[in-house]
Amino acid sequence: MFQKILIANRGEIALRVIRACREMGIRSVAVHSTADSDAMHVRMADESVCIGPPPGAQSYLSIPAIVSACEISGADAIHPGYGFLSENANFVQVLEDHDITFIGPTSDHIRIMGDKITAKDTMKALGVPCVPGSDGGVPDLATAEKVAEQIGYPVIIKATAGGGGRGMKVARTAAEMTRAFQTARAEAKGAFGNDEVYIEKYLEKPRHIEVQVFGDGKGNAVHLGERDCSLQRRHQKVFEEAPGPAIDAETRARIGKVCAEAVARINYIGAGTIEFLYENGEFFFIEMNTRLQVEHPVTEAIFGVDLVREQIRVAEGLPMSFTQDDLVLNGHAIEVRINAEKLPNFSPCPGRITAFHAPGGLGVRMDSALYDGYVIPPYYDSLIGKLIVHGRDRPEALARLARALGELIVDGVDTTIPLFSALLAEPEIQAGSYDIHWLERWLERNLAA
Ligand code: MV4
Repeated sequence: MFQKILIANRGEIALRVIRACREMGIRSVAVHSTADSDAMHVRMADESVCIGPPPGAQSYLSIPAIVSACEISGADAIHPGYGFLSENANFVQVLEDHDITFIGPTSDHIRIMGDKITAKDTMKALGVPCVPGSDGGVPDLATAEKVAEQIGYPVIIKATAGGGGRGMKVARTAAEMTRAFQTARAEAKGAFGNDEVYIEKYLEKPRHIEVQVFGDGKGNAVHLGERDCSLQRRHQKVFEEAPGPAIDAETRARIGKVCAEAVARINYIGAGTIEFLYENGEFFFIEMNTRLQVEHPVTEAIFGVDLVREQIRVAEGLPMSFTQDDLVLNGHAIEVRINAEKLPNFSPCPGRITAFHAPGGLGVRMDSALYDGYVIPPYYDSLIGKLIVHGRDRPEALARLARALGELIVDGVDTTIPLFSALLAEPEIQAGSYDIHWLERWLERNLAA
C-alpha cells in the first residue's frame, strides 16, 4: 500500500488528487514553485516541497526537481495530474529506473501514443477504426500528392510529433498541396524538432467524441462511455458533456467495446482517452491521451465513480473496483471551464481575486483552487476552475448549469463565465446540435471585437 503520494502538479487538479489521497488514508505531498507558496494545493496537502522558480521549465516541468522532492519526502508514488509531465515518457522512464511508482501508464505506452503515426498503426491493428490516410509518414511532396489523389481532396497534413491541433495544414485541392505540405513540415520542425508528417482525409464537419477507458495492466479493461468535446476555441475545450448528445446507447456500447478490448490487449494500465472524429454515424480514431483529462468529472458524474481513486488502486497492483457490468450510465453531466481571460480575445488575466463564491446544491460540483484574496500568477495556464453539473437528463443538466452560473462569483479578474450564460441561450446548444467548428463561428458572429 502507498503511504505517501507526491502530486507533480498545481491548481485544481492537485486538489483533486489530494482529496482522493485523503479519502484513501494516503499522505499527500504538494510541490510548488516560489510563485505558488500561497497556493491552495500547498495549504491542502499534508506536506509540501518548494521545487524552484516560477517558470514551469524550472519547477513543475523539471524532472530532477520533482524526483528530488520525491526522495526528500519519501513518497512511494507520483501522480502527474494533466499537462506538465503527465505524458512525458522520459520522466516515467526515470521513475521506473528509480523504483518510484508512476500513477499512470508505462513509459512504453506513453511513447507509443505520443508518436501519432505509431499510435494510429497500433490502434488500427487492434481493430479501432481510423481516418483514411497515408500508411505512415509521408517523406516528400510527390508522395503527398499521390496519397491525396488516392484518398481524394480535401486532405489534412499533420505532424507525427504533434497532437492537440498543433502543426496541421489543410489542402483543399491539388493546387494547395505544395504550400500546405511545405508549411506543415516547416512548422513541425520548428515546434517539435521533427519534420515528419502524415496525411489524412479531411473531415469537414465532425464532432470530437472521446471514449474514456480504464485498464488494470493485467489484460482487463473497461470503457466509461464518451464525452462530446466539440466546443473548442483554438484547440482549447471550453464546454464538455457526457453522454454525447449525438450518441445512442447501442452506438456507445459498440465503440466502447472496441476501445476497451483494444486497451485490454496491450495491458494498458490506468485512465486513458481514445479520441475520435465522429461524422455521419462513423467513428475515426485520431489520437489517444494517456492521462487523466481535465474533463474527467463529467464521466465520474454519470457513472458515479472516482477515477483518481481507481488510478491509485491499479498503480498499487489492486484490481479496479468495478467491472463493465457494474458501470451503469445515469443522467447527463456538463462541465464548463472557467478561465481567467478577458473576452472577446481570451487574453490571459492574472491578478487578485477579490471575491469568490462557489455554487452548490444538488448535482453541482466546483473544482477550483481559488480563494478570497488569492493572486493568480501569470506563469501558468489560465484555467481557474471547472463547474460540473449533473442532472437526470440533458435538459435538467442545462437548467442546473444556468442556475449554478448565477450563483458563481469570481471578482477581481475577467473570466470566461459570461460566455457560458450566452451559450446556454443558443437554440443549437440547447438542442445539442453542434460540431467542432460551431463555437469559433459563433464567437466570430457574437464577440468579434
Ligand atoms: C482532423 C480534422 C479533420 N479531419 N483530422 C485538431 C486537433 C487534433 N487533435 C485533431 N484535429 C483535427 N483533426 C481530420 N482528418 C479536424 C481537426 C480539428 C478539430 C478536432 C477536434 C476538435 C476541434 C477541432 C478544431 C479544428 C480542427
